Amino acid sequence: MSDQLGTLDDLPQEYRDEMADAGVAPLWPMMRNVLPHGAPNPVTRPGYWNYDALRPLLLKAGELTPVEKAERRVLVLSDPGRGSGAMQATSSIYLGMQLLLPGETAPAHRHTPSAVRIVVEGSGGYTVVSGERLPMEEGDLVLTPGGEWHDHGHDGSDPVIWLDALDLPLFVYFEGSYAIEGPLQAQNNRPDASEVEYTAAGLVPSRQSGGAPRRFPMMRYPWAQTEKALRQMAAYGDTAEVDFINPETGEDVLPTLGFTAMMLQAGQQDAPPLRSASCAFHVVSGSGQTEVDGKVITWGPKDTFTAPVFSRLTHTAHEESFLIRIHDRPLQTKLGYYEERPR
Ligand code: GTQ
Repeated sequence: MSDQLGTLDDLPQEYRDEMADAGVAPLWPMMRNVLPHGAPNPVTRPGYWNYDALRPLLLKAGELTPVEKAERRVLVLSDPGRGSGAMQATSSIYLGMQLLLPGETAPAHRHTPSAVRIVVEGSGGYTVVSGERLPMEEGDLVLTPGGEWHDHGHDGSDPVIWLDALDLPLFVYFEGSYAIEGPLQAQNNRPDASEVEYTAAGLVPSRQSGGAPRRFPMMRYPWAQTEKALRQMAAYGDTAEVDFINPETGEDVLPTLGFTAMMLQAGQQDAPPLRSASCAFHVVSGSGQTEVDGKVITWGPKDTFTAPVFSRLTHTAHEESFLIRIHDRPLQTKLGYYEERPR
């Protein structure tokens, strides 16, 4: 292993010009940029978005831009490491805060990236995915997997706001991101699968009755169930963390992104191992602070913050708190490099 690699300046200008003309470049001056020693050198910087600051901006967008002019009325959370206008919150995670006003609909489309919505505020919103109507109540996790038709609507009387998490940056990087528009979908006249086929953990429709389960059999994870599971684990002294999984396969809900809900009791500290996954945290309720590589982020209800790969995290809850962690562990595991390092 060499610490002192040659630089561009070591090379005669004439040779450098000849290389540029031939469409090639020497690796060695750039080698450490693309293969740093020991650990990645992330561009992503910890980000923090205060909901009380975002909310009025989003409501203002509701006044300024009709949904017909926006298709999706979203304010994108830009990674501070990439700067203003960045269409990503971390290397792999796109986050946006979306507003739908009473009576509005966001037209149907399907696209290559997958999305998950975490409902932040409001009641009466819904997403239709491939004909299944998924109610959106606070804290609910709602999937719109890649390739599935989806549109949004709102029957309630106050604004509905949710956080969109997409694997969009990967698809942009692959030059594989595109959408197809379509008419609003007809809605199946039945409750979503969390209220019919998957009402209890450990029970799935009988495999003897034939027919393979759908690839994404359950697309809404009601918050009430998540909170109940976390409280029960906390009450019996377990680490109160649960992963959202596909009930038929036990795998993460999406191929790329994973979602983990956690509960912290007042005063509780949590110091997880360093993880190769980048991540974002959404505060469902509660308040506290998180040190991300020495930077202190103080958070309250409905706030969102991010942490780069391999960051050293220490959470401290000021009161009982519930957070959802959005991460790319499923993709990294599939690629064979997901890693955790002791602190
Ligand atoms: O609701 O379908 O934040 O297509 C970005 C792209 C939301 C959506 C976003 C989208 C959507």
